[in-house]
Amino acid sequence: METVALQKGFDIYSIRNLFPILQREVKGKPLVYLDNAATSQKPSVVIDALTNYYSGYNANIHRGIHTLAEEATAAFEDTRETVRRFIGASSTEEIIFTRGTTEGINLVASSWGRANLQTGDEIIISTLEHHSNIVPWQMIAAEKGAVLKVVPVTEEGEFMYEAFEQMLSAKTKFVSLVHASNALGVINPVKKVIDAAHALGALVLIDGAQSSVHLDINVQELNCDFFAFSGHKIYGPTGVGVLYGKRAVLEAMPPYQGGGEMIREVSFSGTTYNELPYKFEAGTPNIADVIALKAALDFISGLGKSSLAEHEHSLLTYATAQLKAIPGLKIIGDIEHKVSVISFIIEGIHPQDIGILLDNQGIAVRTGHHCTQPLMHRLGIPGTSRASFAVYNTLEEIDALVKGLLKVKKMLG
Ligand code: 7TS
Repeated sequence: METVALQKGFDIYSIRNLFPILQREVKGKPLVYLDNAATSQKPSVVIDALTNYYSGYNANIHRGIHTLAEEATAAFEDTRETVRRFIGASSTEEIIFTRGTTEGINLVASSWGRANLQTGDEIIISTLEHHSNIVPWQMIAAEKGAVLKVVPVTEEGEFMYEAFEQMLSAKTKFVSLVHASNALGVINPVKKVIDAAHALGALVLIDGAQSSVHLDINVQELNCDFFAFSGHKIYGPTGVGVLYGKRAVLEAMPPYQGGGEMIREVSFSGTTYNELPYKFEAGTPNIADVIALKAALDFISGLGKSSLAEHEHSLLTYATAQLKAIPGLKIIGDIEHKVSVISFIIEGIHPQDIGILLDNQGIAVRTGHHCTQPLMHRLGIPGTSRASFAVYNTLEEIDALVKGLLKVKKMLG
C-alpha cells in the first residue's frame, strides 16, 4: 500500500501514535475511524489532562483559598484565555463555558430571545441546520409569537444567498446559521450573511460545531455576535463547549440559569448578578473537561490549523475521486467549498446496511439523517452514509473504505 506523506513535515504516523484508541481493533480488523464529524478521538495529552486534574488537584473553583482550589481555578481560567486566543475574541469576559454547541444555542435563544423578541419579529435560519439550531428557535418563536424563516438550499445543498437577502427586512431580529454543515460539509457564506444582517440591525449566531476544527476562526473579523462550538468535536472531551458573545450583547442579556457562582449578592428581597462571564455559568462547572479542553486546543495550535486543514483537504480530494469511481455511488453536496465531510448514497442500498457492513470490516461511518431531517427532506432522501476525516486519517484508510464499499455492493447491489 502507498505510504502516506501528504505534506512535507506532517508525519501522520507520529500523529496517529498520539491517539491511543487508534491502536484498537474492531471485529478483528484495525479500526478505521471515519465518524469524526460526530465526535473526534482524543490525544493522550487530553486524556492525561483529565487524570492529572483528578489525581493531582481536584477541587471546586473560584471559591476556595486553599492550594488545590487555587490550582484548579488557575487551570480553568487558563483554558478561557486559550479559547479567547483560539477564536480571536478580544476579552475572556466574552468566553462562556457550556456543555456544548447545543447548550450555547439554547442559552442565546432562551436568554436573548425571551428578553428581545416580540410578536411578529422574524428569526432566520437555513435548511442546512442541525436540529440543535432549529428546535431552540422554534421553541422561543412559539413562546414569543415570532416567525421562523428558513433560507432554502440548492440540489447540492448550497445556501441560496439571494433568497436570504430577500428574506431580510426590518422585521428580522436574529439570524442563526451553521458555518459548515455536519451532514454535507458545505461551508456557508457567513461573513456576507453577518454583514447583511447587521445592516438591518439583526444579530447573528454562528454554529461553529463543525467549522471550529477545520477553519481558522476569528470572531472579531467575522464580527458575529455569537459563536458556539463543542469540545468533543475538536479533539477535546465531551460535556464541554464554548459560547462566545460580544460583551455589550452579553451584558444586556438576562442570566440563563440561576444558582451559585452567577450571583453577586443574594437576599430574599432581591439578587444581583455576577459580572461576565460568570453571570452565565451557574453552578459548579465541568472543571475537568474545561481544563482538558486547553490541551486539545494547544494540540491543534501546536500542529498549526493550516497544516490540519491542508491534510484534511488532501484526504477529501482523494476520497471524493475514489468514491465517485464506484458505480451507483452519488455524493450529496459535491461542491468545492466544503470541509472534510463526504455524504453519499448508493443506488438500491439502504445507508444503514452500508453502516453495518462497513462496521463488520472495522470501518466506522455515520448513517442516517445526521440530525438534519429538514435537509434530508429537501434533498428527497431518507439519509446518507457519511465519512468525515480528521488529522489522523490516512489515504490507506480511504482505500479501506472504498474496498469496503465495493464489498457491500457485491453483497447487496
Ligand atoms: N451543530 C452542528 C453543525 C453539529 O454538527 C452538531 C453535532 C451540533 C450542532 C450539536 O453539537 P453538540 O456537541 O451540542 O451535540 N453534530 C453531530 C453529528 O453530525 N453527528 O453527531 C453529532
